[in-house]
Amino acid sequence: MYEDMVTARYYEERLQEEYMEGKQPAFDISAGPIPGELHLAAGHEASGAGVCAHLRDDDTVTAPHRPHHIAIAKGVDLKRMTAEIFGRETGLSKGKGGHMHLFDPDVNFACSGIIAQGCPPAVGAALAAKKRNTDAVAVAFLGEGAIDQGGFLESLNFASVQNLPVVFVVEDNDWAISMPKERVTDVRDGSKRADGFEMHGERVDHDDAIDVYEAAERAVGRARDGNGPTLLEVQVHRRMGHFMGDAEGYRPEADVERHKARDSIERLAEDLRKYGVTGDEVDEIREGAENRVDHAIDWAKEQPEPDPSAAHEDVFANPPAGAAGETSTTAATDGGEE
Ligand SMILES: Cc1ncc(C[n+]2csc(CCOP(=O)(O)OP(=O)(O)O)c2C)c(N)n1
Ligand SMILES: [Mg+2]
Repeated sequence: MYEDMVTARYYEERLQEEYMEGKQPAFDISAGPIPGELHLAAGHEASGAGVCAHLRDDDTVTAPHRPHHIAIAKGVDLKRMTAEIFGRETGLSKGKGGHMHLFDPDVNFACSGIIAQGCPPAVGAALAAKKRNTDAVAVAFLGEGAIDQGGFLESLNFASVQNLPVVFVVEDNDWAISMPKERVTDVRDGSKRADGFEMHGERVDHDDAIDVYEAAERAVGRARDGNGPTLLEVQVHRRMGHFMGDAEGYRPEADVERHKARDSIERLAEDLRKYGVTGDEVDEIREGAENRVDHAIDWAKEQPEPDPSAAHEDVFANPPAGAAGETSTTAATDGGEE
């Protein structure tokens, strides 16, 4: 978990430097080696690492617009993910998706910029696992700002009534862009929404990685053992603006300081020392993670840019031979390569 967490933190520090190149003095979002928005997850690492520590490659994870720490913990290919973020041809989606649209079928990972969007597909993956009689599970991560979305509540209902092996993980960082949590809900403990669906709910009130790990062990174990879904909320910390370039004029300085004061990575390093891991070993893990990140970024920057003529490729998919959708409009009328 420590390795995943330091990898994610350092990865985002490096992305920040790369991202700002060419974007100043007036913030130009399309300039520089990483065009478009960039949402960083510094302060969220304990949730990605603590939950994904219980997952296998055949378990499905869907993540929201702030996905890096989750993708790293799920084992998404770091080099191809970085190439995707830099818009390169060898990226996970051939450079067309960018940082909010990372898909790695090898480890069953997907994310989306549409908030709560990952919930229905995770429920679908859980239904598929159940129908196939496997013990695979699915986990949907989302922010606390997304828990009034219909797609989330419908997913809770369907998962509960079908007793599906799915875990919903709400990362509560107190903010949805510039909207503080208390202005949109009177329910401080989001996991209570599970009660309305007769589902198990649990909140971890702080982001100590080991506590998240233990709560996730219960939730993932429940799903894997056929005992149904869980709604798990984890208090995390938004150490950065909503996106890179966010001046955060709406956010009191004291709140920024409060969120920065708790660093789950430093706390886990202390715990490791208490458990007998030496300082040298901790440093070694961190240095190894930093080397891996530097290597992935160097590699990605050497990759070719996609040919503009490829822009319309992979927009549609032909259904596999024998599938019910064979007569779909695309296949029937186009006859093209899509
Ligand atoms: C369906 C939908 N509505 C609105 C948006 C715009 N939007 C992007 S992020 C965001 C807030 C997300 O807050 P939260 O879910 O708490 O996640 P956080 O950014 O705090 O990690 C909104 C409203 C969107 N992407 N999708
Ligand atoms: Mg939030």
